Amino acid sequence: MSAAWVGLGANLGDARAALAAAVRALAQLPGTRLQQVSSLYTSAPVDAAGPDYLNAVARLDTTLAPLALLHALQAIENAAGRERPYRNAPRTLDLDLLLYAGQRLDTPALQLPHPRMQERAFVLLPLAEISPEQVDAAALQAVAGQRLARLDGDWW
Ligand code: PH2
Ligand code: MG
Ligand code: MG
Repeated sequence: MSAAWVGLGANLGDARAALAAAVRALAQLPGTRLQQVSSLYTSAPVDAAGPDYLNAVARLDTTLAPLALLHALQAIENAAGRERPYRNAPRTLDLDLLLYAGQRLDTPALQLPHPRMQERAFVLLPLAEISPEQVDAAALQAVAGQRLARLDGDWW
């Protein structure tokens, strides 16, 4: 089993329902155990236009290899009606593979760690909530100006 961290985001349609359904879909992936899910966060769009996002991070243990996991995440996105009209367009569901067992990878299909995660409060804060050892204090400081709020309560 390998530990993998997935970033979840949505800012179109019923974003909360889409993220909750995505968590349940992650738990159903073959060879995969859902280990932890962060709180839900609202966040201002970063490098993007459109409505505020809902974001969260989940930690999995999985026997799926990184690319197999990526393809499984894309299948869940597609089932949620994900369209890709242009880069960083508003989306019904975005599932990003953030970290996979300390692996580093730089291929056209997949880069690990996720190349932009260190610049994004909507990734680092939920990640720090469930896996503080994965987050650098200096990186957290660097994104402190980004608007983000944690929502209380069970959500999935
Ligand atoms: N995702 C993006 C671009 N900008 N901003 C927020 N707040 N949350 C996101 O999930 C997000 C974003 C590209 O995937
Ligand atoms: Mg993304
Ligand atoms: Mg994505």
